[in-house]
Amino acid sequence: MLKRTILPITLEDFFTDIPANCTEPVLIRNISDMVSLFIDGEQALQEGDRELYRFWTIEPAPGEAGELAYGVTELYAGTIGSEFNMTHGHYHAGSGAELYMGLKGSGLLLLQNREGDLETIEFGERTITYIPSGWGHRMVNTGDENMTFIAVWPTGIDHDYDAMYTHNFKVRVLKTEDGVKIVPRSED
Ligand code: S6P
Ligand code: ZN
Repeated sequence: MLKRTILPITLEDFFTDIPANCTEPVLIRNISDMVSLFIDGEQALQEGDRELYRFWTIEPAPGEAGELAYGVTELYAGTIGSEFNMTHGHYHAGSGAELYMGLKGSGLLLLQNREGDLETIEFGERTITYIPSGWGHRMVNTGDENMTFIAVWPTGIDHDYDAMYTHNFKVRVLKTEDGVKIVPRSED
């Protein structure tokens, strides 16, 4: 019999059906989980901790070679100081590519490899982006609405979050009077 996690679901149902399908409890990231990644993270935290995004994972065959894991992320609209809300970001330890597909909202997908090469990709509804093995990835919500996207990656890989503190993205994405501005992190 098919496991519940591999039964087909429609895109429309995906979001509401996820709690029934997920193999891990929802993961929630607050300001306090990534305070030093934002320029004004400390100040924002003093004003009160809050949720920045949540994500679910579905892994039909955990740990089995050649299988896929997938999940959906809901990244809220808004800013921390002048910086647009974003995911923590991570590298996949060892090797492992990933596919991102936009369902709702708009933003920028930052990709950077360990050599420091950076790619900034406009990402929105129906955008499909392949993230090659070895490239760290972070989504930034630059729109006015919450952003949701699907991610698909190989089973059995580890997510390296610590690398964001040693090989962080070279840029920040700011909300300014002139619109979205991408600035070098080194100018902080
Ligand atoms: C997993 C994939 C996504 C992220 C999610 C949250 O490989 O890239 O499901 O886990 O978007 O971002 P982060 O950086 O907190 O894992
Ligand atoms: Zn990933």
